[in-house]
Amino acid sequence: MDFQLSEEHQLFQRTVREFADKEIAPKALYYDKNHEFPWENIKKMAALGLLGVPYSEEWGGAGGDSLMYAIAVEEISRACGSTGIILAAHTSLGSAPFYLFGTEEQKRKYLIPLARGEKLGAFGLSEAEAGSDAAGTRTTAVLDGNEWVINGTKNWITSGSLADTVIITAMTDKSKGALGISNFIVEKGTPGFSYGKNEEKMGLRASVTSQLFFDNCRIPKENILGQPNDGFKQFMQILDAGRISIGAMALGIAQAAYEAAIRYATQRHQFGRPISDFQAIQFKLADMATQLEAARLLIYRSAWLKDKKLPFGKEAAMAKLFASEVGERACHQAIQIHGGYGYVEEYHVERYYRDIRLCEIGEGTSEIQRIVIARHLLRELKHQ
Ligand code: COS
Repeated sequence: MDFQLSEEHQLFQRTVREFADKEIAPKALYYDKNHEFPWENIKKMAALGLLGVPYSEEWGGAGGDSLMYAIAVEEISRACGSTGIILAAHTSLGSAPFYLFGTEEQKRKYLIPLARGEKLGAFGLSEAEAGSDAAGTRTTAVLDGNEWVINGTKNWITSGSLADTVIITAMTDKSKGALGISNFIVEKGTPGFSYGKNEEKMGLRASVTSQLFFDNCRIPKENILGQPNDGFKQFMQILDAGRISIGAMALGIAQAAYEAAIRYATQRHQFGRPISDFQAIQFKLADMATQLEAARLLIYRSAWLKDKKLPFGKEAAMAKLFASEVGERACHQAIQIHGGYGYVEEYHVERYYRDIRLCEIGEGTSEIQRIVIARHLLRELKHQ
């Protein structure tokens, strides 16, 4: 057993952290306040290969692994949560489906520019009646000659109105329920594909979250991912892996909150002493550091399992569940340590608190993670 990152991973971590501190963090408040999509960050990350970390060089990626990708999301999110979710959604949701299930031709056409960061990707699963119930999709796709005709509405799609390609789920055989869903590639600008308003969110305000409308939207027959009706199992695998990155995002945001809190605690004086002298504050810092370290181990372990091609679905769900819940608590406590200053934007911790809240909801709520974990546990018991 070796709990140390390899030299290569340590170097990668240092490089991304320095980049994020210098290039991403200074404008995080500005982007959040102005609800402005951080295109500049995307361009800079693309130049470093950060938009395709886990994909091989053959497909435009940086040739890294899942652990490096988790580190990248953690470090970028430590600087700016909005940029962190854009990175995670682009990589795990917008690009991974091509990597895992795309044909050579689809990979060449779509994955290469996505992994190089020349194009932005998105994934559309959620609808009015589909979210936690991933099989509840009402969007339909019907084959008409050489084209699929898509009708329906998707909700809560990260980067939805900006993405060059969106992979969406649609029902192709209603009689089969979950096993009658397929995944389709829709390009920006396709007639019949339009967007609703961008949501005004509590946090992650520099990221764009939109509704997508498909009104007799016709796409070529070959724009299906894999075989018809394979969609549900495909996106269950996509979500399994995506959860590692949402855990990493929560960890990065919470780490920033913890670092702000410990710094502030040594600077702020009350009763003639820095407040870090008081046990009430020390206990909070100790809990934050302990819980974040445990979250980091869960996240890195699930990424390591994935890289070793071992089962990782249960561990990824545990990592996301734990990191998002203890991370939210750490952000809460960071505000408490800052007192009134924690409640105003210049001290950043109120932004961390707003941003991290999404991590308990997106890519499966905490309740869904518990269902996924419990199903694994009970299945394991049955096979003992
Ligand atoms: N990987 C591969 N296959 C999987 C899988 C996984 N992780 N999970 C389920 N499957 C397969 C099952 O094996 C089953 O196939 P068979 O009948 O051939 O065995 C099929 O998919 C249907 O599975 P199941 O019956 O478990 O489906 P449910 O509708 O009961 O799934 C949960 C329920 C809650 C697990 C599912 O709906 C889910 O994960 N929901 C959360 C989705 C989510 O995260 N939404 C947020 C989206 S933000 S992008």
